[in-house]
Amino acid sequence: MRRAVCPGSFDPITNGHLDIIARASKLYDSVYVAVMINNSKRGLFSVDERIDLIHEVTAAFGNVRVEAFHGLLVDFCKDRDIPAIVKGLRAVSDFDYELQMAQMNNGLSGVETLFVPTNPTYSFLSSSLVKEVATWGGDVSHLVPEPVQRALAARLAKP
Ligand code: COD
Repeated sequence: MRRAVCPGSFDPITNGHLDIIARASKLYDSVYVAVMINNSKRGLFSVDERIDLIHEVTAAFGNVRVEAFHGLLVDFCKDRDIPAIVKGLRAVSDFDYELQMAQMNNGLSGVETLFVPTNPTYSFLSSSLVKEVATWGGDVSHLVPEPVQRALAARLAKP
């Protein structure tokens, strides 16, 4: 069985993430979405909330499972016998750091990283920008799936 992982913070998942996961799910038999637990950075959504949202928006793909992880991504891959990491590349600015991580991960364990060029519609899109726009009342309906839009509205609603 061909397995791959799409790792990230996903705070929250955007249409850019979802596009990469959808494309990976067509290329591999089983795709893990690995949500990083970062104890030093408080997110807008808890890891469990992010996982629930990802479950909801990837359910139709049929071959995607979602898990939290802590520590090195290569250990997550080793424990599950995953030989490939799939990452989206938005712009040249992503490339330097992504290349370093890909080479480090390959050197640590032999896992390969495959880069998928972002859909141009989403090349400017990041979770941080979505949160910033939503915080100030901007329209993010074209940037995130509907359940995420609802979750953002509920989380950012003024008391
Ligand atoms: N279009 C296409 N792809 C996108 C878009 C978009 N608009 N936005 C994001 N992506 C893709 C990118 O591939 C990105 O890498 C991935 O989604 C995740 O994005 P984020 O922002 O949710 O997550 P990051 O960048 O915070 O995640 C970083 C990781 C968790 C992948 C990384 O820090 C990691 O692997 N950490 C584990 C610790 C480890 O192993 N460290 C050693 C690394 S060498």
